[in-house]
This record gives sequence, C-alpha cells and structure tokens, in this order.
Amino acid sequence: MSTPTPSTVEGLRDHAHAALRAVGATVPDGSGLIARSPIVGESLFGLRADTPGDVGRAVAEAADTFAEWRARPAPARGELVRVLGELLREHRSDLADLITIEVGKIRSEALGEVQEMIDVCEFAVGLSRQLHGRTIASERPGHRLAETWHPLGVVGVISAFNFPAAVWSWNTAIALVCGDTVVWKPSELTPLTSIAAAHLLDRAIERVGAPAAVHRLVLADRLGGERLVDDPRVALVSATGSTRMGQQVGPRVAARFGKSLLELGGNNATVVTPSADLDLALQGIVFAAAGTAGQRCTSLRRLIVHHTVADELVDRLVAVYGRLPIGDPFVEDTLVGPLVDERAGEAMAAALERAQADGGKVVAGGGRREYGGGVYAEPAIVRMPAQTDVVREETFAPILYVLTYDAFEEAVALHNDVPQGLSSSIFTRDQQEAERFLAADGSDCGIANVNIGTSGAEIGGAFGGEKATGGGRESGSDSWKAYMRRATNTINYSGNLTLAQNVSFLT
Ligand code: UN1
Repeated sequence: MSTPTPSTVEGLRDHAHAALRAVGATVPDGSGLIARSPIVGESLFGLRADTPGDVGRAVAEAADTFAEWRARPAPARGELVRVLGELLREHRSDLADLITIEVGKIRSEALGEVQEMIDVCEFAVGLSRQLHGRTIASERPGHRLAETWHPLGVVGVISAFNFPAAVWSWNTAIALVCGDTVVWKPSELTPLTSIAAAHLLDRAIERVGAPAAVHRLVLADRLGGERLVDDPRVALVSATGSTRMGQQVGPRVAARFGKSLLELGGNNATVVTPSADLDLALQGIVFAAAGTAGQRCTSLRRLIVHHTVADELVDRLVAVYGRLPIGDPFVEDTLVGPLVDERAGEAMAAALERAQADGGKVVAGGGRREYGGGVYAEPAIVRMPAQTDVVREETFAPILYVLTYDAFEEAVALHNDVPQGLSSSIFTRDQQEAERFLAADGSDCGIANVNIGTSGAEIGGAFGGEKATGGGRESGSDSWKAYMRRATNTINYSGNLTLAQNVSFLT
C-alpha cells in the first residue's frame, strides 16, 4: 500500500504488524535482535535472537527429518513448493510491504522480488518431475552406465539484506524438491521479512502434511551463522554476501568436506559502443546503477564507454540523475529509496573521496538528502581517468564510475580487470561486437547480457558469477545439481565379469 505522506516510526511499526498479522505470523518478543527500517533509520521493535545452541538444535531437527523427507517422491515434494507459491501469490503485497519496510525498496521492486519467489516456486515444481540423470555408453558389452541424483542432506542458507526473501526462495524451493531440508539464517537486518516468508512455508508444510522440520528459520548473529557453517551435519552451505564473508565461509566448509555455494560481490560493468542505441542504453544504465539504490549484487558500478559517445551519454545520464525522485519508498513516485544504514552511507562517502583523490570528477549526485533519520544518497556518476583501486572494489551504494575506451579490446580488458565476475552487459548494434563480448575471450562474468543492463536477471537462468563472486550458481537451469549428490552406476547384465580398460585378472 503506498502512502502519500512520509512514513513515521509509529506508522511503519503498525504497517509491519499489520503485514505480519495478514500472513499469520507473530513476532517473537524479546531482545537480542532489532527490527529496524532504513526509511526512518530507527528501530521498530526488539526480537528474541536465536543462540548458537538454538542453531545447533535447528540443524539437529532438520538432519533428523532428512531421511523422512528424502523418502517422499520428488513430485510429492514439489506439491509443498506449489502450495508455497500459492501462498506467496496470496500474500504478495504483505511480503512486499515488509521488504520495503526493512530494505527500503520501492514498491515495484519489492513486488518484483516477491514475483521472483513465485517464479522460482513454479520452476521448482516443474523440476520436481525432471531430476533426471543420464545413461552413458559403456565400453563393455552387456553393461549400462548411468547417473542417478540423490538428495544431499541439510542445506544451510545464509542470505543478505538486499534480497531478503527471493534469494532464500531460490535456495529453498530448489533444495526442498531435491529432497533436502533447510536451515535458514537471514541477514540480521531483515528479521521481519524472514519471519513472514518462513511462516508462509510453515503454513504450506502444514497444509500438505510435510514434516515440520523440513525448514527451520534461525534469527541469529554472526556466531549463529558460524555454527551453521561449521556443523558437519550441514551438507551444503549456500551463502550470499560480501566477498570477505565468502573468504571465511568457503575454507571453513571445505575443511570439513562440506559443499558450499557462494554468491558474493559483484563489480558489474556495461560497455557502450559507438553503434549503441543510446536511448536504450540510458534506460538500462539508470535502472541498473541507481535502481535499488545501487544495493543489488548485480547493480551497475562501471560504465565503459567509447570516447566518441561518452560525453553525450554522460550528459544525458546527468540530466536523468538530476530528476530522480529520491525518498520514502512508500511514496508513489519515488524511484530511489534509502541506503540500508549509516555504514553504507559512510562507505559511499569514503569511496567518493578516494575516487576524487584518484583524479575522478563527480558529475552527478554524491550528496545526501535530509529525510527523517534515514540515509538517502543521491546516486553519483564519477568520471574516472583510470580504473584505480577504488573502482576495482565493490562499494554497495549507487556510484557509477565512467571510463572511456578507444579500441574494443581495451574495453574488454578494462571490463575483466576487476577481482569480481558476476554480471556484465554490452550495448551495441554491431553483431560482431556483441558476439565478441559473449565469446570465451570476452566478458569473464557468470552473466553476460546484450542490450540490457546488468541487473534484473530472470530466475530461469543459472545465477552467479566467477572469480571473487565465488563460482556458485543458484536458481534456474541446472543449478539444482548443487543441491543433490550424483552417483555413477555401472550395471552388468552380461553374465560375464569384464574389467574396464581391458584389464585382465584371474582369467
Ligand atoms: C542479489 O542482488 O543478490 O538479477 C540478487 C537481479 C535479481 C537478483 C539479485 N534478480 O538483479
């Protein structure tokens, strides 16, 4: 529900309670955790936090339930996810309200996030009848070689604040149809959205008669997260967050031979070539760079533009940036909401300072708007003389660094010369350039687009990236394979024991 007047702490508190009531969830009163809203920059209420011991208990319950859940046929597991999708449709608006309250996303983007959840549920339901392996030609007569896929175990999901519900659903919908049980540790910044989403799943569990502990939500701090990461009963840790977080999680999970699926930082770039349709580029760039206040892992952070079109494109971008409605995301026309917290505002200011010290020129935004107690940043455009260290780092805020190039090879080299490798795009009408960007020696990212921005991927494709982005793939395509274990089967129906590679033994 959009409100014409700016939000107040009391208003947001009532709004959050109403949304939670509508989904049927209650807030666990207590202390240890605070539900807050970046819209006003204030806390709304205190919540009981789970201790590392509680996390251990949740893992134990999920582990105990695994055998029972695994035994259910996959299409029957799909039924649970189908009902979750139905409940998400019914409560689309309530969940979107909570996302706006806790993350500050504008209405359309919050609704889009819930749509993404519905989409992945539908994808997972279809998948529940398609978890198939392959049959492989055997080198031996009268033998069959096959692959079978089996449920993995407990999946620990660690999610970030910026997609507090969708990223959980990518993991959970797929893991559940794959026969896994799930323990979810959301960001401490988004407990209410998590409570509502988990409650909808609990309702679906009850409706289809699934075992209650196929899913457990834990509202825990960092120590609780570490408990999940280190627990040998957690077969797969799927973690979304910063590269620094992933650098800790990956080795810890690997040390106990667990599997991890990491979706970490991005430093996404768009190349604009001389043949580009600049109207199209403009729209794609503004949504990707300023949308979600630059707080998507797919947000556009670097613009690599041919020197012949750079001035025109930047001038047009500056004009659009000057008109961007910044403010309360519940106000209808707002396009740019708040940054998540004061720390994000400080990181943005610090990055802008460093960029200027490197010779960068801020040509749009960069300031702060006064609006309640929230941190409202004006999305910034900075023309850089070179790709310096600050440009090569991911600052989770709306800063768009502009670099220019002469030769296409230079654009690709600049593009790939960052530690991260999540999303990328090119605007061009030249087919050769488009294909070269997508080729093996083009973009080195997990996502490479043509004539569209870097953000806003559909769920049907595999989502994730290379290098410091962590290498994991979630959501569509064959990402489900990360949530299952593969067995290779050799079946001998020949009546003779033949050894592979023509080895003879005892013959
Ligand atoms: C994220 O920011 O962690 O492609 C996920 C996108 C969204 C998902 C972003 N579908 O921008």
